[in-house]
Formats: sequence, structure tokens, C-alpha cells
Amino acid sequence: MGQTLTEKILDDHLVEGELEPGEEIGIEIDQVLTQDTTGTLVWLQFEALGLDEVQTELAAQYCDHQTYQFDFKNTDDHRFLRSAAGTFGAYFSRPGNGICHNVHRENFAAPGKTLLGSDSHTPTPGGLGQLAIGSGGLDVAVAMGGGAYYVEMPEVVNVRLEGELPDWATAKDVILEMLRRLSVKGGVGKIFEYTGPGVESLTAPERMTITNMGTELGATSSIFPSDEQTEDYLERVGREDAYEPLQPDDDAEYADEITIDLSDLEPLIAQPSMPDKVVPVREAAGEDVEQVMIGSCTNGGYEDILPAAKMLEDQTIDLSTEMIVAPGSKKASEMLAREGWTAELMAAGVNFSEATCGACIGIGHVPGSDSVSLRTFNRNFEGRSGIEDDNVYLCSPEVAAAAALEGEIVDPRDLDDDIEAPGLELPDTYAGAEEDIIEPDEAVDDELIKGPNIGDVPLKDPLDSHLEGEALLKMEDNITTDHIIPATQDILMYRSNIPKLSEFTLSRVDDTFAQRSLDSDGGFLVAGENYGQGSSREHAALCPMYLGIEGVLAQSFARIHRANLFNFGLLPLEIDEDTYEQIDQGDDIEIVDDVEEAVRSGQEEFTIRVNDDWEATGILDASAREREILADGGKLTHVKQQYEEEGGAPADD
Ligand code: MIC
Ligand code: SF4
Repeated sequence: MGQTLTEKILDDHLVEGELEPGEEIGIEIDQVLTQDTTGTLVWLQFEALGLDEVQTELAAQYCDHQTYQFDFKNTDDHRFLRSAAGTFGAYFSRPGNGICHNVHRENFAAPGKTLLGSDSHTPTPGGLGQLAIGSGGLDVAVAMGGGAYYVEMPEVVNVRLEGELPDWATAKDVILEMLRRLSVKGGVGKIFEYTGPGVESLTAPERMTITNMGTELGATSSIFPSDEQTEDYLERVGREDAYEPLQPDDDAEYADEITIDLSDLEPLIAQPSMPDKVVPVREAAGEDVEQVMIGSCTNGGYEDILPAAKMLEDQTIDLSTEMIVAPGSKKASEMLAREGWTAELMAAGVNFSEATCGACIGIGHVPGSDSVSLRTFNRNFEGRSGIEDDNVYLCSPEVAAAAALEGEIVDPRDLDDDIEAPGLELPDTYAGAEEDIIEPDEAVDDELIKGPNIGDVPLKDPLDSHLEGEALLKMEDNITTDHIIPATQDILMYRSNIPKLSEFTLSRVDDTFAQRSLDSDGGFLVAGENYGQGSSREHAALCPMYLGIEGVLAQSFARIHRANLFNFGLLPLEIDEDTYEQIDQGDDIEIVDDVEEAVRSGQEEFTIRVNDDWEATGILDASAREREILADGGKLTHVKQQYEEEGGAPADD
């Protein structure tokens, strides 16, 4: 039987398990990436594991999320990261050089390689035929030390593309269409593999807009074949040697198939406040727009900003609208500046930011109260922009530029005839910002530099036999990691200081939660479906652990967050809808079984006694490896024990 492209790459990297959907597999990781807001913990854990040198082919440390350095704590984090990259042997991309996914795709991404990154949008270079997966930082640290990465073998779904995009429809509309059809939960446990005759019409950057935002489907990853378009892009970024043609076999078998006819697509928009609330732009037309932003790892590339610049050339944006461009990489920024496009945009009334994530997580350019912000980003979770009741819409750069011109949401097909569809144009060569990546052998530092805000990673005791405590918080479906640990400026600066950061845990849901948790002796979280969707930040498990939370009872879990719960020793039990409905906040929860023994022995059903009155079942669906991690009190302790047993060998199980 033929293989899918995913299976081919996994087969090449398989160190444990079988490629059966639902089975846990261990794979070898070729490249890792990390960024400034997850990276400090990655390196602190790398250090705590006693590792002293990067073992993967390549490791890259980016400084991209908080580059305005509002506080010395951010600057200290960046200095620590530079020192860690120098000490342990990683590339270091300087603050302001751009968003990890953009800079990685320009400089390092390669077809056929595996990439693990402590950022949920790590799947971006799937658009170049790389198998790239997002994970918590501890998994990245272990992989960087030479250990395998463990993941549930996903179902591989064939997304068959037919036709070609018409004028004004873009790659963003392809992924918005996927979200419209499948929802933010539709990709859990899946890899989307794009095939079919429509694939060849999409350039590599367009493909990477699609694979980037596949994360919003909850997917493990998304991937395109590596073909002439891949080769063309790699030539333009000056890395033709990295090219390797890769296709699925003709008789590959997929778990499911979805067909999208590109020629049927039209401009789409995700309405506030979920990326899957997608409608045709014409349905949202007429809404006043106060702020327009082009940028992010989804649509912040040179190829994304150029169409908007062409639309705005010799035009002026509406007087009631502010427009900001935040390029995804400094290279893109430098190229646009050298070609004169920055000046064109400025003349039209647009402002430029440095290349950063920034506004995507509410750092700078926070929308005004009761106003609409239209962004080319990938997430519009409520409050993520930095104001609680925000109205953020997600769309393509073309739709964003159209709104800036008109001051309201408008389908660009309804603009005056003198604004032509700009189409997509790649530069002959991507050149610029060559000095902003420090290679491991040019490292500035060879020892760790820790400022006063950089603490240790707290450890948890091994799992208890008896777990009991209050249901401290009951939450609804689709709780995001932005709810659990927000990434806004006031909070982000404590990413390396867990005791302080944990004070903000779930504050956006209930600001009494952290104190109540500390005051109670243990306790549980209760949630609906898809708990922990969104970011990879392991702080969303680590901080509840620090506050004494024992476990989470949820109808279902998002993939990365579920892994993070195991990594930090929190018991994730699945409950059914009836149980969810019946448990109230404040109820007393007791896990009746001998928990440690049951976890280690492979028991799946756990008895939950509520208020000493009624009982329900919680399911622990976990591999033997995950069970050991949980019972040992988390992965850091577990892996350390293994290293000791193996005489310090840098390897996972
Ligand atoms: C995000 O888009 O939410 C982030 C900020 O990039 C996160 C990483 C983080 O929390 O540091 C992600 O996507 O994993
Ligand atoms: Fe940065 Fe936003 Fe992309 Fe996350 S989604 S990496 S915050 S640009």
C-alpha cells in the first residue's frame, strides 16, 4: 500500500511505535525552534536536565513576541536567551529580526526534515514539505537534548485542491474556508495533507499561510508536497541546496478527504471572537473599522504586504481609520523599504512597526474601546488584542487594505474600478537583515546570564494515591490558553518567574481564582470541550500546578495543552456531558481510586465522587509513557531519573 507524504517523513524518523492512527509514536527531531516567551523555560529546563549541548541538526532561538522591551524583564529575557544559545549551541535571531516562523522559513526550513517548536504555529514550513509540529517547551528541551518526540499518530486527511484562485481570493481564504467547514476543533488528532491539481498554482508563501493557520483547526500539523514551487522559493531565499522533491504515493490511503475548488472561493472574514466564525466579506460589509493591521506569522510576509501596498499606491486611507503594518521579518521590512513600498504606504497614511508579534497578543496597538479592528492575523480570541470586549476580525491583506481605504468592511470586488486586483508577486531574491542571526560558532556569550526576574522551574511531587479537593473553577467550551495565562504585556514579562506569573492564572475568567487556589489544599478545574486550545505555552499547565491544582476534568482537551498537563503532572480526566453539567463550581471532588497505582497500572476508568453524594466516571486515555510521566510528578523529574539510570545519556524513553 502506498504512503501519504506524512507517513513517508514519519517513517524516516520513527524511533518507536507504529504508524497507526491513535497509537503513540516516537520520532527523531532534526530541527527545533523556540521563541522569547516560551524559550526561557526551554533553556532553564535544558539546564535543569543537566544537558550541555544541542544535539539536533539545528536549533534556533528567536526573539519576536515582546521586542519593544517595555520592561527590563523582557530585555533580560532576551539577554538570557542569547547567552543560552551561545552556551548550548543554537542560532540566535536578534530581537526585532522577525517572527520565528517567518525567519525560520526564510533561513532554515527544509523539505523532508522534522521540526519541533515551542510555538503552536510551528507547522508553518509544512508549506515547504517539512513535517513541523508545535509542542510545549519541555518537549523541545528534551528533543534538543537528543530525545525522541512522542505524539499520537494522527489521522492523515487529504485536502484535495482543484481549480485556481480567482482575483481577490487568496490563500487566507483557503484556510478560512477550512475553518468555516471544520471549526476550531475540526483538526484535533489530524494532519491535513494538501494534494490535487490546485496545489501547483499556489506559491510556497501562500501554502505557508495555509499551513500556519491549520493550527487554528486544532490540527497536529498541515503539509504540502515539495515540488517546483518549493524549489522556486528555496532558490529565491538562496537555499536551493535544501530542495528535495517529495510527494505522497499515487495509491496513498487517507483517513478522510475534503475537496476545495479554489475557483469557487471568494474573500472571507472571521468575525469576533473565534477564527471559525467565518462568513463571506459581503455579509459583514458596512461595519465601521477604526484599525487595520497587516502582519503576523500568517500574513506578514513580503508577499502579503506588497499587494496591500499596490492597492494603496497613490491613495489615502480613510480619515477615521488607522492602519499599521508589522512585517513578519526584518528581511521583508528591509526589502519593502529598499524598493520604495514603505514610502508609498507611509504616504497613504500607514504606520510601520518593527518586525514583531506585538499586537497579535495585545502588545501595542490595542484597539480602542467599542471599536472594530481588522487584522490579517490568525487568532481573534476575545481579549487577546489587549482589551476585554474587543471586536477583532481576521482577513486577507487585500480585504484589510480595502477596509483602510473605505473606513469600513468592504469586499474588495466592490471597490472602485481603478483599484485592480494586485495578484501575488515574489521577489527575485529575498535579501536583507543578513547580520541579524548569530551562528553558534560566532556566539557572543558562553555562559548563562540570568537577570533578577529569571527564576527556577518549580517541580511537582510524585502523584499522590489520594486526590481530593474543590472544583475551584467551572469553565465553558473552547477555553484558550490566552484565558489560562494571558500573553498581554503586563503579564508576559513574568514568563520566566513562575511564582509571580501564577498570580494571573485564569484571571480573565475569574480574578479570585489564583488566591482561592493557594488558599485551598489542592483542587480541580472543570471545563467543557477543547480545553486549552490555542498556544503551546506550557505556563498554562505549570502555573495551575504551582497553585496546587491536582487535575482537570474536561469533556475534551486540545492536543498541545493535554501533553503539557502530563508534562507538569496534572491528571487530565475526560468526563461526559452529563457529568460536566452536573458538577458545580465549589463541589467537593474525590478520585476514589488509588490514583498513583491506577495511573501506573494502565487503568482507564476512574471513579469521581462528588460531594460524597454521587459518582461519575473519568477516563484517562494515556500511553504507558505518559502514565509514568504523570505518576513521577512530571516530565522533568521523569527524564532526570532516566538520565541517572542511563548514566546521564541525553535520551528520552
Ligand atoms: C500565540 O500565538 O498565542 C503565541 C504567543 O505565539 C503562543 C506562544 C506563547 O504563548 O508564547 C503560541 O502560539 O504557542
Ligand atoms: Fe506571534 Fe501571533 Fe504568530 Fe503567535 S500567532 S507566533 S503571537 S504572530
